[in-house]
Amino acid sequence: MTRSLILGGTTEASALARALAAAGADAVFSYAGRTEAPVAQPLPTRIGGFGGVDGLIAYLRAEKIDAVVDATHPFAAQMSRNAIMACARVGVPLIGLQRPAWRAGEGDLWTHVADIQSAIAALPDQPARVFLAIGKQNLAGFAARPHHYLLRLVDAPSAPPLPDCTVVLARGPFDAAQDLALLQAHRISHIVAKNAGGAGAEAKLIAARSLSLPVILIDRPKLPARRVLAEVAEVMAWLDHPTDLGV
Ligand code: 3Y8
Ligand code: NAP
Repeated sequence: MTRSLILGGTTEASALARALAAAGADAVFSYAGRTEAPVAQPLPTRIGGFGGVDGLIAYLRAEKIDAVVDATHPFAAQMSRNAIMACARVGVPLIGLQRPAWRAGEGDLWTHVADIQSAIAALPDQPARVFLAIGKQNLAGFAARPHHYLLRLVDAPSAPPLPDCTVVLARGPFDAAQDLALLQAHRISHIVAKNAGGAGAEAKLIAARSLSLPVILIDRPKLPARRVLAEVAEVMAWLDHPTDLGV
């Protein structure tokens, strides 16, 4: 029986955990510990960093892990890079479980930018009311622009993260009707978001389309070449005979 490590923290990772638990698989679920009380998983769960590549290597050996599924968020680039390095060093097969990036459809007013700095630069000169849906990391730079920001965070911040902001506390996945009401209630004129892909975070894009609001969408960080699957069923089949078929 393959013993697998699931690097989690996304909607897809939770779906994979449910499938593995239902199959009685020998698997461990891993959270970074970014939120105070992560959603419980139906698998044995560890919380917290491994301690870089060497820490992950030590974990893979100590726990006799036969295969790793990197189901982290597309913006969790450091974890993904560490998994690629550690699995290559130990010779443990690795697969990515990742949803495709969002692509603009009819009526979408999207501006694609490469990173957070470009997103800040892409905001208008005139004061706007911006839904900054990028979480609590990387917020400081937005203080340089004279806008009102709506922030949606998982945990309450100890102090207001920006001089002119409103904080709502909520945990995804979100739905389009709720996000439409949120955008209207806060008279939002612009949205800044990560190209997370998947269903858990796309509600605000659907709502923005119906209100013809401009969206500044941050591209995913580049990762070294690795094999990625998009569906839980494909990963379950791969775990039957995990081979690192490379890219
Ligand atoms: C800790 C696990 C599930 C998983 C749900 C997905 C994404 C819905 C929408 C908006 C954008 C944002 C943020 C968001 C969503 C999913 C998924 C997603 C975006 C939890 C979770 C962990 C995290 C970490 C958290 C980050 C933050 C990012 C808020 C659990 C709830 C902005 C990213 O407070 C913090 O420190 C939050 C940090 C990393 C981005 C950031 O940089 O701040 N997610 N999110 C995981 C861990 O500890 O390892 O706590 O239960 C999971 C999810 N949040 O169960 O269905 O579709 O998978 N999370 C983004 O995607 O843009 C909010 O408001 O629309
Ligand atoms: P990151 O920058 O790629 O990772 C930074 C460090 O956090 C990693 O080097 C690792 O520490 C630890 N880490 C990250 N994910 C981990 C996991 N699943 N299990 C154990 N340790 C983990 O990660 P991030 O962007 O902060 O994201 C943290 C978690 O939140 C991820 O699991 C991700 O799936 C989830 N998430 C992130 C976003 C986002 O926008 N970034 C959105 C939704 C969910 P060590 O080096 O010590 O091992």
